[in-house]
Amino acid sequence: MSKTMILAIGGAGCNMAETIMRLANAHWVKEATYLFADSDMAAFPNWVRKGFETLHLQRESDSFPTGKLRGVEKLYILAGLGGMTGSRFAEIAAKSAISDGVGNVALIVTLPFVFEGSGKLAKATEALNSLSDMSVKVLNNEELTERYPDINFINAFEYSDKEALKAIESGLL
Ligand SMILES: Nc1nc2c(ncn2[C@@H]2O[C@H](COP(=O)(O)OP(=O)(O)OP(=O)(O)O)[C@@H](O)[C@H]2O)c(=O)[nH]1
Ligand SMILES: [Mg+2]
Repeated sequence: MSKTMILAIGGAGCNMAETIMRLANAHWVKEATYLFADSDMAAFPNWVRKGFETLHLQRESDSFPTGKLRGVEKLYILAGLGGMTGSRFAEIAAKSAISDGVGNVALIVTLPFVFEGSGKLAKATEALNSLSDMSVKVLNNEELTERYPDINFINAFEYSDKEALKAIESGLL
């Protein structure tokens, strides 16, 4: 088992991780250990069918299973900020990793598109503030609309997923 782990949290995190696994160029990314954590169990059959390990997070809980990340040397936590699960558990998982002795922890998080509405952005900003003392790569989805003129409601998150792949392969840790 690889000591590099990609920990996906919430719907966005899991979709980003699936894209990363599928499109990765680097061996160490393809061969990393992937863990898909979500409070939405309806998403799990799809991930299990694709061979990913899953972890059920309790929506109202503040905890991440103790020891789950022990032995990991490099941890990348992926989440889209703006919903409930990723916004809440990105921080909880990062703290759990530190107390499990993981030496290298990087978070890759996204900020919502403007088309998603101001409520999502407010939620995301609050969540991002809670990560202020950690190593965080922030991907601002709205900036993609300036860079990619053909972006639309249907392909927008695919562009966002690919940004997460670029961020990981750029060697954050
Ligand atoms: N890159 C990417 N971002 C996404 C995707 N789906 C949603 N997002 C972004 O991530 C933010 C959070 O959405 P989700 O990940 O669905 O929310 P969640 O963390 O699962 O939280 P709840 O479902 O509310 O418990 C959204 O506001 C979007 O900006 C996706 O498939 N890929
Ligand atoms: Mg969700």
